[in-house]
Amino acid sequence: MVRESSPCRSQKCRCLLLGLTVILIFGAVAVFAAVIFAGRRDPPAVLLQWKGRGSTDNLKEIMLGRCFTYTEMVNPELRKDCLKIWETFKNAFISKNPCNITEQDYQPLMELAAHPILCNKTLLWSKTNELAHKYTKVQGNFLTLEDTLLGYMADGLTWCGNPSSSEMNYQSCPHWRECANNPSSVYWKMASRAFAEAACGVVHVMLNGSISQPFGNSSIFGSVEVHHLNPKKVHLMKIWVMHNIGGQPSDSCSGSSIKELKSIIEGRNIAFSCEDDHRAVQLIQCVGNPEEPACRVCRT
Ligand code: N1C
Repeated sequence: MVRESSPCRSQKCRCLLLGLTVILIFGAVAVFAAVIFAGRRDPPAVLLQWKGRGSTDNLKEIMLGRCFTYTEMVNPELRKDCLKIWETFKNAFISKNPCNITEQDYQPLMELAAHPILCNKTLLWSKTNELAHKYTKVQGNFLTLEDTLLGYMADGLTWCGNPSSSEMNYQSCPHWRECANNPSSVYWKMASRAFAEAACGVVHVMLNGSISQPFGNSSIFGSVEVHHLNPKKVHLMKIWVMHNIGGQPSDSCSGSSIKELKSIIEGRNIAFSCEDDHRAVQLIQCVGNPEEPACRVCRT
């Protein structure tokens, strides 16, 4: 008679079964732990808090869009790689403390985005941002920094990063009074310096005569641009001091602030002229104030 053998009666077989069970249990625990750890996210980065506005929402899309608009439509002769420009821009400040930005950080961007500017076209401005740009839009023959690629891309935007994160800080960025070496200030100073260095022939400047000091030596115009015009290329600076239509003028070409500017410019061997309320610019102001005496066709 044949005896039916029950599965695993022997000692050897039982050991094998036990071993298999232990392996199975360990395997299950390992898979479970792997799933738990893989699903776990890095703790959210601790963002430094500042007093200024945070980075502009959709900064990447806005800057890339502006770069493409500029290179395709505003200045189509220009051959630039906008994606590379964006990456280089971002690398200047991302993952860094926004109070410790250096000129070296932006140097690659400055080189990548540089392009030539025609002589006699440069218009500098200080405390006349809106009027200067209204004028250049209508007049069509002057260029401000915002008409170059660097100025066009960044105009009106805010940006900064955070040391512990590879993201933009959209919550807050340093106000310029909190620290000088913040991403925007360093950017505008470097772009302004390059713009001034590139100027040639006659340089025009629009200043604000309705504030007490039309020429401020701590403004970007007064502290950067004035000192980086090249006297070998720039032979004349023409100042226009503009006053709010109908308002009280505070200072003019004959005031001490403009005299200080004159002595700095002449000391740099550049000729200097100044005109109060240049008529073509005043006519732009008159669009919104047609009844003011200064805007009448027959002025007394
Ligand atoms: O400090 P400012 O003026 O004298 O700077 C103006 C001067 C212009 O001639 C430009 O070439 O410097 C250049 N420039 C800009 O083009 C620019 N666009 C936007 C400097 N700053 C610029 N901004 C922002 O305005 C930037 O945030 C900076 O701090 C202000 C400076 O304006 P301002 O004091 O009227």
